[in-house]
Amino acid sequence: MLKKLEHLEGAIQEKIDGIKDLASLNDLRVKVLGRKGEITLLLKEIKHLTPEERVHTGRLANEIKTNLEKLLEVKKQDLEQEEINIRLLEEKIDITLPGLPYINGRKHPLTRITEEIKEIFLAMSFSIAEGPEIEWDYYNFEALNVPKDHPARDMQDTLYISEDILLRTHTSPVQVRMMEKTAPQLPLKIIVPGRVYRRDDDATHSPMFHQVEGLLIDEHINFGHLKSMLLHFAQHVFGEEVKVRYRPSFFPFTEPSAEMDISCVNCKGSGCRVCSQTGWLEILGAGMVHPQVLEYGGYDPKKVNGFAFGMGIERIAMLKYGINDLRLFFDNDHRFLAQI
Ligand code: 2NL
Repeated sequence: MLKKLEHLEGAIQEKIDGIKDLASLNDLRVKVLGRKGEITLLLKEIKHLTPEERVHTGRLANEIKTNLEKLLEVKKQDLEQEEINIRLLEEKIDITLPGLPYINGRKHPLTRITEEIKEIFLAMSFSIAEGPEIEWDYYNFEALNVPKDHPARDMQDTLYISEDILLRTHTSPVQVRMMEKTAPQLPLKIIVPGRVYRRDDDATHSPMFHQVEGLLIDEHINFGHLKSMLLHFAQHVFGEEVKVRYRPSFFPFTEPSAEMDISCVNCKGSGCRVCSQTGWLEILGAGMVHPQVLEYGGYDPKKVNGFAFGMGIERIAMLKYGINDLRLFFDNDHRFLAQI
């Protein structure tokens, strides 16, 4: 029995030494120390020995068992360390390899134009105002002197959320909100950029587009103030040599109203396809704020007056950068965005 035990210990030690991976080590551990393992079976045989032999053999068997447990544990740690070393070698990253080419982002052309327009008016001491895109019918239409039966309110144009809540069709409602907040303080000089929504959706119209509107309220404001500021704006965006002209027009919220054209950016005014041979391009609408709108805003139309204007950013960007398709703004195609 003692011989058997010593022999077994030697044999197992050799096997442990020869093992190369954790799975085999675990198999061996079960074979040796498990419930039906070699040592366990030998220990069961001890009861057949004489009492004197039993003490001696039992002590030795337990020593061997403890010893083997230690050996197995040490081997396990060695193998685990080895595995980690191999993984560290395999997963080593070569930081000297060239990286993937990084495509630089750029400002969207609409963002660039909007920022440029804001800068121009900030320099003339206007402030920037922003407001909700989901708006009350009151601020979008009512307070802007657009009556209930006006064609601009037609379901065909406006995206209604409920009977009196809608997606704003212009940024004017923000200006009404600002008048309410500010009145009767003077002057009020604000620029309102932002997204607006209309129901049309074809190659030349997007259901969401961008606008910048401006509003100036003070005492003794006249159309000359409007013309000088908008000329300065046009020359800044399209170049010193650009010419402007005004044509009478109509908006419910201004009286009188006008549309401003600039000399064609393509042919400089001689007539081409871009300007339909007229030499002129329409770029914005403007006028003197309607007394009714001033009153809705909380100002006294007998004491103050002002001018307002509005323009579509997509149109300005298309003319400035020579973009011929509105949809390019919204495709998010890097080949387009990287050019400007
Ligand atoms: C256009 C014309 C315009 C306004 C917008 C405005 C706002 C208030 C009072 C009076 Cl609060 N007017 N805005 C005035 C004239 C024209 O926009 O063609 N926009 C794309």
